[in-house]
Amino acid sequence: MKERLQALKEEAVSKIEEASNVKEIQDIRVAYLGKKGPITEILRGMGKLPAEERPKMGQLGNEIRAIISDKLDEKMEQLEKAAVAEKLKKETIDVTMPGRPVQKGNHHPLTRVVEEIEDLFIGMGFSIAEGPEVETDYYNFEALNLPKNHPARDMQDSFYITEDILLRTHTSPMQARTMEKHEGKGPVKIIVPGRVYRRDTDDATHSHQFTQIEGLMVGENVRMSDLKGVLQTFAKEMFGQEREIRLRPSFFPFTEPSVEMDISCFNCGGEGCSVCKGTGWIEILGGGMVHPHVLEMSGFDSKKYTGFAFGMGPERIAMLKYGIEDIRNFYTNDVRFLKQFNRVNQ
Ligand code: 2NL
Repeated sequence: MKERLQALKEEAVSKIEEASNVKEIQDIRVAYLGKKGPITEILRGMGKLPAEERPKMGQLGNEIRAIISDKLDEKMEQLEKAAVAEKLKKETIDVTMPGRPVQKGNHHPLTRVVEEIEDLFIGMGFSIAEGPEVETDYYNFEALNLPKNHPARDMQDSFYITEDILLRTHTSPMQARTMEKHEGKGPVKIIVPGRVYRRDTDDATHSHQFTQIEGLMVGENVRMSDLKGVLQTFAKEMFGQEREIRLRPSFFPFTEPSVEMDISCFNCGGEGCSVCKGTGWIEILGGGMVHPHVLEMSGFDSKKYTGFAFGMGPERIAMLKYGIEDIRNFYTNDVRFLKQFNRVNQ
């Protein structure tokens, strides 16, 4: 019996040593130490031994169980450690490898130009006012001296929602709303950026939806020379200090007198080139002195108060500034176009 136990021990120990994974160890434990295993079996036959040998044999059996169990524990620990080491090795991160570059986004060129213009006028003491794109006929037309039969109110030119509600065709309604809020007391000094809508067929220079920035200053003794000074500052800051401006007479229903402003060509300096179509001048915006009727309709006494207003298209400014030839580039969001306006590249 003693020899059989010793032989079983040798057999178990050598199997444990050969084991190469956790599952094998578990199987060996069940096979040798389990209730149906050979050691239990042998010890069960102890009853047939002479009484004085039984304790000795029992002790030996227990010792052999303990040895096998310790060996199993030891091997199990080794295998587990090896498995962890293997896993760590597989998952090693080479921290010296170069990282993947992060793709940096940038502001849309139109957003940039609008923000640049906003900053410029904020610097001259203007506040920003924004308002609804869906407007009433009153604020979009009536309050701006565009009476019911005016051609600009043609169904062909505006997106009407009902007979009385439409998508604003300019940002002026927000200026009228702001004047009304001031309840006849100046000064008012705002610029209004925003989206506007016209029933145009889209092409390289027209879009049914585009951006406008309008400015308005109402106060006592506000003059055409104030408008000229503000616009000159704007033109020089935007297109270079060496730019000259000129004002030409024009017509808008909401201003009287009305003007259009040109800047000397930034491409040829006024010599004449393809950018200025040989004239040396580039048209930038329109403006004028707010029509007394417009002031009165918004609650201002036109004998006490005067004002100037102007309007420009940031798309046009951006197209000139960056040499963009098709207005549709602003709205189609082709990343190859947009990426060219990444500040990092400039
Ligand atoms: C242009 C010309 C202009 C205005 C906009 C305006 C607004 C009020 C009163 C008087 Cl509330 N005028 N706005 C005046 C003259 C010209 O825009 O060429 N825009 C792209």
